[in-house]
Parts: sequence; C-alpha cells; structure tokens
Amino acid sequence: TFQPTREDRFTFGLWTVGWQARDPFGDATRPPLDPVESVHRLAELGAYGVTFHDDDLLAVEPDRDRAVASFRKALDETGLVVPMATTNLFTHPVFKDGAFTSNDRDIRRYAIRKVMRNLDLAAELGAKTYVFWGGREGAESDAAKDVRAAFDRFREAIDTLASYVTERGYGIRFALEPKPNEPRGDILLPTVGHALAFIGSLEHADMVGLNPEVGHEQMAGLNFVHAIGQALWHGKLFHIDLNGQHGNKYDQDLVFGHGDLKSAFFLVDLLENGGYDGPRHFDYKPTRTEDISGVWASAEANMRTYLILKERARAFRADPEVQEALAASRVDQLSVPTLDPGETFDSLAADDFDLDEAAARGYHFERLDQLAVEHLLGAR
Ligand code: 3MF
Ligand code: MG
Ligand code: MG
Ligand code: MG
Repeated sequence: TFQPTREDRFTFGLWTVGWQARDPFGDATRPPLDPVESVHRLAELGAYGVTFHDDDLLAVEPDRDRAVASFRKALDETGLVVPMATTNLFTHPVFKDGAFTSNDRDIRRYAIRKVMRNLDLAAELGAKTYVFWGGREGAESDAAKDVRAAFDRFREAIDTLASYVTERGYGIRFALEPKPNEPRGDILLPTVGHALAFIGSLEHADMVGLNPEVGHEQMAGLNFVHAIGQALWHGKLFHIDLNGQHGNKYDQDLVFGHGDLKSAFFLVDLLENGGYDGPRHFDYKPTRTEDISGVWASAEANMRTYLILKERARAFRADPEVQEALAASRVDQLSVPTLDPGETFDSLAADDFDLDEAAARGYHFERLDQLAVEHLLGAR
C-alpha cells in the first residue's frame, strides 16, 4: 500500500535528488549524482518522469551531446518521461543581476538564446510545459532597478520565446514560477497573484500559466491552497512544485508534507478533486544531513506522503458525518448564484430578511475543521 505507480504521475527535478547540499555557509556534503543514476533510481521507486534545467544534465559529463545521449538512453531503458523542462538563469555569475531583466542588454540577449537552445531539446524529449522561475530577476536596492522597465523587458522575453515556440510548432506551454525572495532580496513576480496580473499583459497570454511552489507562497505567509484555488479558477494551473515549508523563513524545500502538514492535506484534496490533471512534481531538497541513502529515502517519502494524504482526503470526503457537517456549514450554498436569473436591481433592492436572525446563525466551521484534523491524523 502507498506504493507509487506510473499512473500517479509523480515527477522529480534532476536538481532535487541531485542537490549536493551547498548552502550559503557550507560546502557540499554529497558528491555529484549522475543523472543516469537518478533516472534509474526514480524509475525503481515508481516515479513517472523527470524534469531538468539545461545545466542539470551536465552534472558529471561536461560535453552536452554526450550528456544528452546518455540521459536519453536512461529514459528509453526505464520508460520515464520528461513532461517539463526549464533553464538555469541563475547559477552562472553572468546572471548576478538577473537574466531577462538584467540591466545589461548583452546578458538579456544571451539569456533568451540560452532558453531557445534548451527549448529545442525540451521539444525533442516531448516536454509539454516549460517553466520560468525568475531566479535573479530582482534587486537588493530600489535605486538599482527601474521596475517598470524591468517588466517591459520581462514581457519582451516571454513574448519573444512564446513566438519562438509557436513558429517552431513545439506545442509547449509556459509556466511562470513566483517566489518572493532568495537568492535576491526581492524577486519580481513574488506571488501567484503578481504573476497572474503579469500574464494578462502578455501577447500570448493563452500559452502562459503558472508553476506555483508550496514553499514559495508560504515564505510570504500566504495560503497556498488559496493560491492554487485561484490559479485553477483562472485556468492557469499548468504545473506545480510540491514541497514542504515552515512559514516565513528561508526556502526550506522540505519533503512534501514535512512542513505545514494540514495545508498539504487540503492541497491534495484540492488537486485530486479540483480539476488539475498535470504531473505531481516534487521540487524539494534532501536535507544537508543526508547521505545518498537518505536522498532516496526522501524521494520515496514525497510520493508516500502524497498517496497517504490522497487516501486521507478520500476518506474525509466519503465520511457521512463530514458530508453532514459540510452541509451544516453551508459550504455547498456558495455555489448558488447570489442573484436570480434575470433579476432586476429593483427586486434586489426590495428584498428583505431578518438581519438579527441571520447575524446570529453559526457556521459550525470548528466542527468541520476538527473532522478534517481527525481524518488527517488517521483517527477516523
Ligand atoms: C527555486 C526553485 C527552482 C525552480 C526551477 C524551475 C531550482 O526556489 O524553486 O528550482 O523550481 O528553477 O522550475
Ligand atoms: Mg520550484
Ligand atoms: Mg522552494
Ligand atoms: Mg524552490
């Protein structure tokens, strides 16, 4: 039980299990991991696919052609797929002031070329989604960045790359990944809401959606389940980064569920019942304390936790007491339009009800919440 299969569509970034655990204060605690080994191990654990930054493929083999060839061979041998790819626009020192929004035009042009090259590979490998995390698109000083000009350039880059994909017929959609800060003091497109507003300004807005990450919204103290609810409502949940985070602190990238577990429960409930049909993608970092056996244990933990929460959410929805509590809380009544079809302003203005009686009605949310907690804890 809770054994992942391909049908669960769990995917992992090569950079997750491959993270060598360098942090701002310490050196790597693990050796580089061959992407070929990652593909084989993830397949054995029951994953469905892998995702990558262009540079992730070069972890142990600096020659791009050779690295791509051995990666492809591993995919063929295991049947793992590549549903998403992305670009590293943040590690090389050239990107120290960002990529698409660097103040340096030469660097902005290089960044677009770097994406074009990896888009060609992503298309060849069958990827359907291409993620853009604005790693260093941001600033530490408000004097250093003309934010309005930065958004002109950000839009120019995304519009240009969307045209490129269209012209080449790649059939790839873009997913923007918001993050509030780290590595820069402030990053452009800090939250799902900011990114949705930006998408509305794009020339190919229909091709562009979101790749929200659990920890990124939670770093800003925001409710990730609400963010996903709104992204789904806009039809913009193209992809998702699942992981764990304990509130407002550095980007922890814990195993899924190993942060705010209650939020993870409601997230799985929403993903399973809310119309998301993309991969369940883990973007986490095995903690710095782990050796390679701990890396594979943590990879497995992400999938098991998801499957356990899926089962808990199913049991929650199926419980007659929960159904009765949901009705008592009038949760279903929010789906009823507030006005009748064809209703006039006059009839709305003339409507009346007992204000004091309505104000006195309780919602019974505490009982409902406790039922959720008890299901989450396996007490029901
Ligand atoms: C950083 C991230 C990134 C993005 C990745 C593309 C390195 O906090 O979350 O991971 O997810 O660049 O998806
Ligand atoms: Mg991410
Ligand atoms: Mg993160
Ligand atoms: Mg992240």
